[in-house]
Amino acid sequence: MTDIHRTHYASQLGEDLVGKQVRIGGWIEDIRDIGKLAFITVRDVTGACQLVVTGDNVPLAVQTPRQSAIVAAGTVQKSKAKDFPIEVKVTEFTVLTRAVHPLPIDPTGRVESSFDKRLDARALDLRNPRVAAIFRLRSAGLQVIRDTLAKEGFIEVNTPKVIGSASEGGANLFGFDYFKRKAYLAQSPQLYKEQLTLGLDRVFEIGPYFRAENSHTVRHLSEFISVDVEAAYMDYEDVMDIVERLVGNVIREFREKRRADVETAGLKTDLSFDKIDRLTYEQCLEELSKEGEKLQFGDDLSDAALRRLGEIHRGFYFIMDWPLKLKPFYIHEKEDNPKLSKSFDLQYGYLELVSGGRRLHDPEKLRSRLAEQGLNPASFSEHLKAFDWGMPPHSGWGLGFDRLMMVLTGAQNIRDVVLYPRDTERLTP
Ligand code: AMO
Repeated sequence: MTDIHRTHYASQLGEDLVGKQVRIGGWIEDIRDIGKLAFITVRDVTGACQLVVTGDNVPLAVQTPRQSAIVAAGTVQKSKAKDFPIEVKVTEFTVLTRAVHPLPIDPTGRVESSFDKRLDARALDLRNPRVAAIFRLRSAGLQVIRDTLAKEGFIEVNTPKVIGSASEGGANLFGFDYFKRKAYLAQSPQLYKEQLTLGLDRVFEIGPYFRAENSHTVRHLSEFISVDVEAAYMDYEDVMDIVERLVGNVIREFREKRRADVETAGLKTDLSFDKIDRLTYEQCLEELSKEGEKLQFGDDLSDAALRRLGEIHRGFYFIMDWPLKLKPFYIHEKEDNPKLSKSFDLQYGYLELVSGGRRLHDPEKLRSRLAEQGLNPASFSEHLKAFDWGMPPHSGWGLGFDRLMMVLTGAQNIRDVVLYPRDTERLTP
């Protein structure tokens, strides 16, 4: 029986192991056949190493297709190769699974493949160290977010993704049959996370949400990952502070502790900020007006307007105090000016990363706001009943995690930072 275990990863082979026996497991990246012996480059998730194969193992090794999975055992020795100070002189070479050629893409990246072909062969694409590094950074980002929110007293929750009625308004819902009834995929955990502040005070959820948006852009997916936060006894500026700390912590983690992945992924790491500027919607209108972009109070900021603003404010900035009528029914008005709302978006240039605000906690106000926005309070009865049980004032936000990763990795397309993107065209793999 073949021993499938490894004793070391490629990156762990160092001078301290010279003379020692090791077992390496990985995939064949390169083969140099020089007759009586062969040099095989084996890569694993940590890096590459060189195997020196001699004797009876040579014919097998040189005929093994690249990308096949192997294990090899042998003795560590110093190497004369310019890329590898250390190599393994092989005594056992076992092919575990042969790769069937032609492969759909070359994961070494030497032969360039179209992005679509890479997505079609995503599992193989991840053997490219640059691509794998992006997804390790993604995982590190999620870890920092979880740690930060836990330290701030939030508990992680999981709310249903199959729901009976819209949470954000009806237009972009995916509906399907559910045991002879109509059900929908959740657009956001908005209503649940608000209800949960009643008993759990501070909650967060990291999960997939679904929008049937017929958008063909580099920043929209029909399934995306959102980090959602909701906190009792906090106003909107308090939860803006949390966004700021959170983004700062992720950036610090990348800069200080994830240098190797940042370098492998080829990222620029100049994303620093001390404090994120907080502009009001009305300040944005003034700035845009100076640029010749005339907007009336109450107009939404179009893509073109946001691109203009993004040229003035490169990097992160908040836009707060939006007109109430532009915001969903659950957003609280500003007490001193009820035409405005206690709401904010976090932008990176033109790109919206977060939106959030203070919520209405008074059930009567919530009912009348629903009606004002043309929504039927009766279809929100399941939600509204919780507001009659002593709902605390609360605020929160939703952060598009894929978009944040786009910004932090400098990716031009959200699909670069999502393993298996879902959009209007793509439903596989
Ligand atoms: P909103 O609809 O603005 O707010 O969504 C929050 C954030 O999610 C990201 N996002 C998307 N990312 C990729 N593809 C999409 N199709 C997509 N749609 C949204 C964006 C966006 O800023 N309930 C509120 C949040 C709250 O108030 O707590 C909400 O869902 O980065």
